Amino acid sequence: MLKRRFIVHLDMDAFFASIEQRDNPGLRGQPVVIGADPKSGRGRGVVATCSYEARKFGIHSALPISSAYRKCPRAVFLRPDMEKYSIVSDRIMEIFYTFTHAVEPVSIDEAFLDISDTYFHFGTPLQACLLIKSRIKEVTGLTASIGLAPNKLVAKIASEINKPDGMVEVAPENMLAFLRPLDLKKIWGLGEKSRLALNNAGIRTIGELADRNIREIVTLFGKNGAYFWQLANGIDEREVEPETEAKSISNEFTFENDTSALPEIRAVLLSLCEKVSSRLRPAGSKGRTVTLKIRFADFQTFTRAVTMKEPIDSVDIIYRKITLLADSFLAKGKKVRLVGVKVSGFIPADTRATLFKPEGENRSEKVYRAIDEIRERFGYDAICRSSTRITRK
Ligand code: TTP
Ligand code: MG
Repeated sequence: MLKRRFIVHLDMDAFFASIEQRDNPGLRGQPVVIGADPKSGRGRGVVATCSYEARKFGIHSALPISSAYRKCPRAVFLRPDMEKYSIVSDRIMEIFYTFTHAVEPVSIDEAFLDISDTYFHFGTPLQACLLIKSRIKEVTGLTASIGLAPNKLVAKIASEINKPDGMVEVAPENMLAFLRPLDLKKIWGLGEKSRLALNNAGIRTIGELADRNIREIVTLFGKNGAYFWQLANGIDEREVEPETEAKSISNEFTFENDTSALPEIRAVLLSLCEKVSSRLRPAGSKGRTVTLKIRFADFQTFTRAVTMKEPIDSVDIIYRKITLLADSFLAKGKKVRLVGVKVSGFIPADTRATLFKPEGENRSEKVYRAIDEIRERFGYDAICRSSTRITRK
C-alpha cells in the first residue's frame, strides 16, 4: 500500500506589512502599504504588499503605487526594509527545520514541508501544524496560514483559502470535492494561455477538467495536458524538495541589550556557528567562505569574510574562523547590537568526501551526525554545548 503523505504549505500573512505593524503598534488596524514612494500620487514603482486593512480598498501586490495612493490616500506608505524581513524569514525557516528536514522554501515567506514522518514527535499532522503556527507566533509575533493535504497542489490551495491566520486540512477522501468547484486559476503553474484555451473548450473549473477524457486534453495540449488533467484529478506526486543548493546559510542574533561583554558575545557566536553548521550538514553542503557580520550600538555595520582552500561544515572550524574575524572588532570594547555568521561557496558534501577525504568520516563528523539525529528526533534545543547555554529569546 502506498504510504499516506502529509504535505504542508505555509505562507505568512501580509508578510512585510505585518512585520511593520508588529514593530509599530500605531500601524495596527491601519491600511499600510509597503512599496515605492507614492509622492502624493505622482510616484513611480509598485506595491510590494499591503496590510489586510489596505486590501479592502482594492490595493494589492504589483499595483502601481500611484493607483494605490488614489485608492487610499490616508494609508501609511512605507519603503521596504529587506534586511529586517529577511531576518524574520530566517527565523521562520529555522522553526521549520525543528519539525522536519523536508523543507522546501518557495519564497521569503513561504515553504512546503513534508510532515509524513513526524507523528512520533509532534502528534497528528494537524497538531503538528498548529504547533508550527503557535511557534511562529511565539518567536516572531506574526501569523501564518497553513494548508495540510495529501499533495503539494492541494496544500497550496488550502493555505490560501482561509487567510489570514488560516488552518485548512484537506483529507484524501475530501480532496476531489474540495478541488472540483475551484477555478482553473487555482492550478499553480497552469499559464494564462493554457487556461484561456481550456476556457475556449468550455472548461472553467477544476472539476470540468477532471471530467473530460484525458485523451481529449492531450490532443488539445500535448504532454502538459496530461499533467494538468492529473492535477485536476488530485494526482500530484511531486515531492517536497529540500533545499540543497542554497547559496549560503546564515544566522543572526540581536542582543536584548547592546553589550561589550566578551563571554556573552562569544557564546552567541558559538551558538550561531552551531546553528549554521547544523543546517549545512543535513543539506549535505560544505562551504569555503565564512563571513562575520557585526553591528555596533550606533548601527555601524561591518562584514568580514575568509575563504579557505577546502570546504567545511564543522562547527569547530567555523567558530575558529569567526573568532579570528571578530577579535579585532571586539578588542575595541564597543557595544555590540547584532552579530551574524554565514557560510557560503558551497560544493556538495559527497563530492568533497571523494575529492579530499576518501577514507570517510572522521570522529568529529560521526559526533555531528549523532547530534543531528538527536535533534531530528527531539528538536534543536535537545542538545547543545554547555558554553552556548545562555538565555535567548
Ligand atoms: P506573498 O506571500 O505573496 O504576500 P503577503 O505575505 O504580503 O500576503 P498574503 O497574506 O496574501 O500571503 O508575498 C510575500 C512577500 O513578498 C510580501 O509581503 C511582499 C513580497 N512581494 C513583493 O515584494 N512583490 C510581489 O509582487 C509579491 C507578490 C510579494
Ligand atoms: Mg504571504
